[in-house]
Amino acid sequence: MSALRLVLGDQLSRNIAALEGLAPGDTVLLAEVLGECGYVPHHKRKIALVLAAMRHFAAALAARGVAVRYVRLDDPENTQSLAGEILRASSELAPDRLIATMPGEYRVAAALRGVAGLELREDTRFLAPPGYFAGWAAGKQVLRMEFFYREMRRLHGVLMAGGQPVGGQWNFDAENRRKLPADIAPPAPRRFPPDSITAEVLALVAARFADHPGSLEGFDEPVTARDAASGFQDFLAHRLPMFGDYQDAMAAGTPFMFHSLVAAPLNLGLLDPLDLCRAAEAEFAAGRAPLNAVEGFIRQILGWREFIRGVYWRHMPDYATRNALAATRALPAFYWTGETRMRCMAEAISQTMRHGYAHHIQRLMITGNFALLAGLHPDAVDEWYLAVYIDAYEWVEMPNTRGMALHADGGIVGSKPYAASGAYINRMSNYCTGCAYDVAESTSPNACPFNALYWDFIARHEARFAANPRMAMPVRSWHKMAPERQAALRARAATILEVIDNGGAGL
Ligand code: FAD
Ligand code: DLZ
Ligand code: SF4
Repeated sequence: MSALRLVLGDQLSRNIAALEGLAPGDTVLLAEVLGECGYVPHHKRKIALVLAAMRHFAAALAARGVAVRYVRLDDPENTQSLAGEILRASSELAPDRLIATMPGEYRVAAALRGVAGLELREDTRFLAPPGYFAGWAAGKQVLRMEFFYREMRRLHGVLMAGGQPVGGQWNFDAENRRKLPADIAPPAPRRFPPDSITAEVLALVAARFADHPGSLEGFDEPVTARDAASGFQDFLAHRLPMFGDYQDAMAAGTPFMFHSLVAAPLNLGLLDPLDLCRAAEAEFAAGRAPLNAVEGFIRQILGWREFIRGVYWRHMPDYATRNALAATRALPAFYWTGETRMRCMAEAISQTMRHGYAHHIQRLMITGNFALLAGLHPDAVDEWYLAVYIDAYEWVEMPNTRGMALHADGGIVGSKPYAASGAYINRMSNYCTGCAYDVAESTSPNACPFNALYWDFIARHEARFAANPRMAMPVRSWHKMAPERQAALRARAATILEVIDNGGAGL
């Protein structure tokens, strides 16, 4: 009995289900295909990361004596689709069995389900066991991450003492909101210069994907499990202790702050989520990191990441069509260039084009908030987030974008929209100092665009928000405003929206 075992580009884990029971005579298939490199205009750095990690994973398997069929992007026989490559390998090798692990994305799962005789195994690399989320969600009117997270803490016994949360409290969110003082400089993360395998991939991507967004300059991502683990150790030692305090802070020229940068290697399969949580927990136990940092980090992995994945699979394919706020605008061109006078947007977008990275609050409260307030179409916004971040795969990108940032899912991920004016951005960052716009102004020609857009957003959706207790306050504040003030705000917003409708140049 021989088996052909498919490993996808984001399934690069030694314990991946498709490799369970691997026997002599079996072949492991990895395929670089244009279908996956081009279904959205992925950032060059993201394509390079995935292909370099695939090549290193294949080389490690081969070094263990495993028969690997590795299809390169420029192989003239390459059919350029995953299903096509399974069929081609299968007709050449005539295996007795075809085995794969359930893909992370609905789109790829649908394609693989169409391959006759392919056994699709559950992906066991997540902390919620198969079926767990569906069981937890069944019968609930609303799903809230906080309650799911508590169940996950109990299930895995993470940060628990005698059945109670360590520190007597489940969530230290309120202690994650400090602004970065001018005299604290976050340490530069450990980086990983390309070896010869990665250098070859970089040349390939530069030549084949020249028209894709983003830069390959200074590519230094970890592309093996060993380097990913070393990058994480560097986070534990140097950034985790401050991660809690400054989790929501933003500062110009400081793209990584105290964040872990684990999303890209974790989503590729190079790191294990429970190992990360246990390692962070051990830092608290050893007195090397405070509870607000450790709980904050664990909440993201054990709570948010698992909750988001559960929402995706529970609500797809319908989720991808949701547009609860009927948003219709096209994405202004500055999302791809960073060329805007709004300093917060310029910072978040230009670091994204440079590194394929922005941290959560930049994604949610800068680019996401702007898209929400301006009424950009969720399809366009989804495509952007999926394309530009090196950690982006639809299962995690879409509920974050359509749900958390745009509220287009009508409230499945979050009970209220994360809408904010410039005051929030000014409180959490130093962007407004040195911006061409004045954050204290709302209606003048150089007033911060977020201010008028915020009130216009509340006014446009007041009927819907009046019924939401968590939005009642801004709706009441809008109604308390003098009619002249309301009119001036709406006129300023109309001017900004017209510029956006014309592509955004000059904003
Ligand atoms: P840290 O801040 O150090 O957090 C630790 C880890 O927790 C992350 O690596 C990630 O694995 C997990 N995590 C944190 N927040 C979330 C979340 N909301 N959902 C899922 N996991 C989370 N994350 C992705 O992995 N891929 C995406 O495509 C993606 N798209 C996003 C789009 C939008 C609009 C928003 C608001 C968030 C998105 N996120 C996405 C979540 C989050 O912003 C990133 O995981 C995080 O910024 C990655 O940086 P980090 O590894 O330094 O994270
Ligand atoms: C993201 C990506 C890219 C850019 N290229 C490939 C590839 O050439 N071959 C492959 O197997 N996987 C690739 N991937 C990852 C897939 O898109 C990913 O497996 C699906 O999005 C499912 O999560
Ligand atoms: Fe952004 Fe407004 Fe501050 Fe400028 S003033 S950085 S546009 S929030």
